[in-house]
Amino acid sequence: MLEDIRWGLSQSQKQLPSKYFYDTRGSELFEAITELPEYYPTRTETGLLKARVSSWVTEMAPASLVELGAGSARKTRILLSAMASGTSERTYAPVDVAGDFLRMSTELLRAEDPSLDVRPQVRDITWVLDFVVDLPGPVLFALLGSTIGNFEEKAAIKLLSNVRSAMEGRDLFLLGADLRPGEKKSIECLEAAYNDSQGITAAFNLNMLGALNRDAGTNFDLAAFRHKAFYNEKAGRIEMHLVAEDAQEVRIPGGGVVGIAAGESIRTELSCKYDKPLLTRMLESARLEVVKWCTDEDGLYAMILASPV
Ligand code: SAH
Ligand code: AVI
Repeated sequence: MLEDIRWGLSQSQKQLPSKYFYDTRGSELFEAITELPEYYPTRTETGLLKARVSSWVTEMAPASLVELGAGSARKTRILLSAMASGTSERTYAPVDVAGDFLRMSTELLRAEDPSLDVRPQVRDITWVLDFVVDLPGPVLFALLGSTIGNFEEKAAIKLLSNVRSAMEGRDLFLLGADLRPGEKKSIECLEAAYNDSQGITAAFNLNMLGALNRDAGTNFDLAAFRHKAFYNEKAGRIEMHLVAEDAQEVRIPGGGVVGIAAGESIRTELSCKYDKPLLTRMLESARLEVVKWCTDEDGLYAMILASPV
């Protein structure tokens, strides 16, 4: 964590990894975001999972589901029910860095369905998925919520390749991806999703600094930063920043003091947006091929099923 902070704050555009949003409070704030009227991705993905993806899953009849960045696993229940009609023995292996939150989500799932074999993995999703060899196959891998977008293209392809390396012949990969502006999707709609009127996204963004102060011993002054999120059209991504209102000096234990000028920003998140050719290319680079693709009727969001090449 200290190395990430030291490196990130030494870059010309200061940055911090978005995985540090998700302490327990950050995970709760993200859950609140998913229910905001402005944040369309979660409800759109839920609609597609129910209307389209369930039948893909039933047809595949996977024995195990590996979910990367599972969070509350709320939408996962749709996938688990679709699996249930194909096979009686089901294993669910959610992977997430947010350990306490993951344990809470999995306890709930176990209580709801004692026949489900739940094997939570508290770890970074970019690490080798070596636990998969112990799971009954075929395995469905899932990366929902457009979490892929929080990785720059090169890192995203590396993540997809990591999934591909854990896959065997009959396994499949389900990806949820937020789309670029189009005929029925304006830049305003996209930007509103990251600038909600209740200020929940701003609280989520600022919470990262509190988590770093507590867990890494830094001394960011939370009151001195302001949330900023905008669509970078050229790069096809939302960027979230924390802008320093006044000049700051931040102590990094074992790493000295970093100066932040008034008006300077720390980039805390990229949320890349996609279209079909770009996603197809990225999947191909990871030796995966699109077998099913669907979007909602407004072209907000896409679900893709891919198989190993
Ligand atoms: N899949 C859920 C949650 C998305 S929020 C949904 O669609 O609503 C992103 C989730 O990924 C969080 O739970 C966060 O803790 C987790 N996460 C983010 N970066 C991660 C990383 N590098 N490794 C493991 N988990 C990560
Ligand atoms: C988890 N991830 C895909 C969310 C996103 O939209 O990029 C995180 C988020 N950031 C701000 N609002 C939601």
